[in-house]
Amino acid sequence: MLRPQDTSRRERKNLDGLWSFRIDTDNTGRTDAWYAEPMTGVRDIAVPASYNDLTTDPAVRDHVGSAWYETTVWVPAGWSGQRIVLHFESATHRAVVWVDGVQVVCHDGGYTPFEADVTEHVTPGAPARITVEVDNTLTFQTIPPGVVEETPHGRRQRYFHDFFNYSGLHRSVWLYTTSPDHFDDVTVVTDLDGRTGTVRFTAVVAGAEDAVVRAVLRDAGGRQVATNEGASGILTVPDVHPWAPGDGYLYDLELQLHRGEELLDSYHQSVGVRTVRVDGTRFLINGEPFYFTGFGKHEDLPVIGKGHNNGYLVHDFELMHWMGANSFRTSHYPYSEEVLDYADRHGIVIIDETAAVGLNMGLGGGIFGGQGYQTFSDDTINDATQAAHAQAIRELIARDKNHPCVVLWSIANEPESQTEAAEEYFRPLFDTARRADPTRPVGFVNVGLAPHGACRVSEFCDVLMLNRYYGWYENTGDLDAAESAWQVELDGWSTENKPIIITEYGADTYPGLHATIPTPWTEEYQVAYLDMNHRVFDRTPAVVGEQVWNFADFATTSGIVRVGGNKKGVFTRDRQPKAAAHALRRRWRGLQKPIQAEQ
Ligand code: GCB
Repeated sequence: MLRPQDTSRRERKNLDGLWSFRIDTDNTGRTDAWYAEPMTGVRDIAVPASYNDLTTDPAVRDHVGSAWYETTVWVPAGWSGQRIVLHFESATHRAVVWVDGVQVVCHDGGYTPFEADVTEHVTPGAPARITVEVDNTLTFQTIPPGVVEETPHGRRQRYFHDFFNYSGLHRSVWLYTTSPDHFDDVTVVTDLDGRTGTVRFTAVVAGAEDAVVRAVLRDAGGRQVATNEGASGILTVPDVHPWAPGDGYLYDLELQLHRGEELLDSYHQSVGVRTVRVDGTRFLINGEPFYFTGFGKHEDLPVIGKGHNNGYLVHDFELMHWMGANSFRTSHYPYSEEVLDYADRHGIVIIDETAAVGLNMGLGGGIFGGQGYQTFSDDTINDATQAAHAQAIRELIARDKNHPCVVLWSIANEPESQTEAAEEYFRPLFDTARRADPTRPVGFVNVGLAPHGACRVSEFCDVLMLNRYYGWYENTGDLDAAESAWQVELDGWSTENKPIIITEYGADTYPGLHATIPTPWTEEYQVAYLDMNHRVFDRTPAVVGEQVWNFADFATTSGIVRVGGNKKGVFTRDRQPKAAAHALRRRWRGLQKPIQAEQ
């Protein structure tokens, strides 16, 4: 699938705005065929946005099940003869779509795009009514998993991850055209040999057997640097300007589909020429050791929840730049494609994660609510879950494979990984990821319940990603004890001869709470906690990255350890810095890349 875009042969119409909306409280939308006629009993809702916090109605905020969206769009008269496609950047977590009462597509998974060819269902020059049923139910067979429990007070959704189950149409919706003969996909792989770059591409063409593909590569100034005839080929770029961390230099690959003199399709793919490789404990970008500084983030905002917002996109990247952060992880799901495009252009490095979070019933203690179930069993995480997980990996890689900013796939966050069942579950999923992308390293994020020596999944990883909370969940308030324990564990992992990225370390901090002697929840403690971690990382040559949990405070479910959400942000939810932001800034702005141990 290609991202919708405007080109000389393609046109888009953006469907964002106010849609009609109705919560399906009694689950009658399907049986009463709410898609058949214009919906009644509706209220306005914004797209893109999570619906949960837009109203003051608890029935909307805490709804479990289907919610219905509807809009009417005029299909431009000039689109006659074109192929017309309806495209959703995401719908969280499951969607069924009708056009004028005819079902055109359904999709599972809340964070990847899907689309339907609606040429046969719409008329250029006439309106079309689009109805979407968005279901936010999480079960043991969805990614992420959850379970709905029937209680005397109604259905209650439990899930095993530490962020609010925001729901709805979080990203843009498009109607767009292509010629009936068109490009369906393109894959780009780049390489560097001294000052020469290569761009290997493969285009997938639909229709047009007699058509010819022409590829034109232009530099950032629009100058043509290489061309090729054929649906695949290698473009050579002498004196290349590589994409590099902090230098988001992009070439433009234009794919043209010609039949004789006629140009049928034109698609533009931006290309950053760079390499990624793991060598012993080093993580190499363009052959240079790279040290990750930055954050685990969330798509999480006041009022609009997980709705994409370009204002916050720009602001968050400005804040990361201000701090000297060079990277982040898309914890714990694929982010909006706008975010990845922006990272490409600004040279920010991304660890790209699937929505496989909460596959661990051992975690909880009242935080994530995972007690009472066994992780892997016929009734819980099972073969059907594994199939959904494999699909989530394939869809993530299919969407993001051409982004130079993405240097590492994370196929899960903190799953159970110390059991034989976990080993069986994960082994094939690593194969799935490597088949989908043989060019990037693959890993998953390990949790403290599966320390070095106990974890049975790390052996499949190219890079070790560790989330650890010494000094917070363990050795709370005792940073001396935390420092020793952390060092012992990291020394163990270092014997694996793989790069180690600390993908989470953090301490909840209530902004404005202070103490002369650093104690948990104060701003001083967050600074002291981070300093302690950094001493450990600086003593451990295999550590090639530090990503603090979290960039900003974020919404969670209710819990006795969550005070208005998770407060481990270095920024508050409205992006005000805590003391830790300044401390990290001093470290990251002045940080020398640690010297890597000789291999
Ligand atoms: C973790 C999870 C993250 C939580 C965090 C915390 O290990 O990966 O989703 O929010 O801990 O703050 O407890």
